[in-house]
Amino acid sequence: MADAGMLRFHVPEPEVRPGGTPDFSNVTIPKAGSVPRPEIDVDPRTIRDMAFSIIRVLNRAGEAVGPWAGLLTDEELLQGLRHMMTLRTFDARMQMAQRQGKTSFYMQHLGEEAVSCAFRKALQPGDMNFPTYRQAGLLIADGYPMVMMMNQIYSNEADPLKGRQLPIMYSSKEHGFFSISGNLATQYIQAVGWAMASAISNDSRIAAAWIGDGSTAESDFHAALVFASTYKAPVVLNVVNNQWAISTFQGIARGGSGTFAARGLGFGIPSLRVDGNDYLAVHAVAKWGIERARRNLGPTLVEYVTYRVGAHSSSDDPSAYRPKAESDAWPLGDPVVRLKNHLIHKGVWSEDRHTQAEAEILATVIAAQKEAESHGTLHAGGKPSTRDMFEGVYAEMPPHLRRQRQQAGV
Ligand SMILES: Cc1ncc(C[n+]2csc(CCOP(=O)(O)OP(=O)(O)O)c2C)c(N)n1
Ligand SMILES: [Mg+2]
Repeated sequence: MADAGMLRFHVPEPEVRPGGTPDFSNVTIPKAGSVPRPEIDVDPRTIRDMAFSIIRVLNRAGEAVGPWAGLLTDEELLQGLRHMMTLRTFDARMQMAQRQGKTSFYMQHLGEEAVSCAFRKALQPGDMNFPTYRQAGLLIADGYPMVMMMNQIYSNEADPLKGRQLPIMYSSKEHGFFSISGNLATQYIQAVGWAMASAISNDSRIAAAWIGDGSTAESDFHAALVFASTYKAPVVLNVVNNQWAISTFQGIARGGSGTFAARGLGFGIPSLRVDGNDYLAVHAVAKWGIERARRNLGPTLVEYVTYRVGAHSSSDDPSAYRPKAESDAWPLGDPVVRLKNHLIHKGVWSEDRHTQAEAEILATVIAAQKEAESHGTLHAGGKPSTRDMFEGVYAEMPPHLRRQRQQAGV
């Protein structure tokens, strides 16, 4: 027995800190195509190892290989590439707009574009996402107008949410995008509740819950898993493991379970891990989970293994807590480059066409930005009316709010 009587408190530490050499040698990466694709009504007890592996389709040569490949046409893949490139350009422009003082806050998706863009294409109209702030690809890939997103970011007179939400906390019922709440992990219990309600009312729409690695430490995550597994709710439980929760590395929330996917095993939920930087793998696994939900087979937990290349938000400086070049060492590469290389390998894309598409996309984003800015930005131009602040909460405005509205003279 070691050190009887002497207790030691354990705090997990990342492998490397600023100034050190990035090291991902502890991240085991299976060969693309090597993880089997089980039937969707598989007994979860027989696929426990999938919670510790990584489903991958795109190999280093840019080929799509293995049992999870072959679900998307060239046309769909080209569209997927365009969505990811659009999200990346949108991010770059809005990050710059934040630095120019046109909005108070922005959050980027750099390196994680495949997760939300590919997932959206596996859903049906009417399905409902309960997203966090890092899934704007759900809107972009569903054709939500970028200018509406920018109006929201600028809190201007055309902001569809009338300045009531923090910038980037969009909401669109029509696009299956539940209002983002800053209170993390609430998305999980809400998604499971919505999915249960859909089943109770014999509807056919399913829900998708979203959470980051760090936020799985919240009790809401665990409570949601209890309800989802007990009632076999038609929901896909997504965990985006981008290695960081602001300055806290993923080992803190993961603890001793080995992986975030493994959290699902104790609940009897089929739990898969997927290469989050592989558009084809994300889409194929999403389809698998969504079909299970739709066929009344219950929840599926999916961990997307990815890396947050950018800062947590426009208020963060990651050089304070991780080596500057850590993202270059990330072994799963860049989702845009990987899909681009795959399409070039297939002969349906080229470096020239890619460069041309980048220019076209930039022009489209800039045009949307000009239009949004004509409706105002944080400190200039049109704003939502003060009167709007009093609307939309109560069916009938209570007397104290009516009084306040009169005092404000609106
Ligand atoms: C309940 C709750 N606790 C704390 C916070 C503050 N907070 C905002 S983002 C964040 C980190 C979340 O990290 P993760 O879940 O990994 O998501 P990521 O930002 O990496 O996408 C924290 C702690 C919050 N918004 N809500
Ligand atoms: Mg994270």
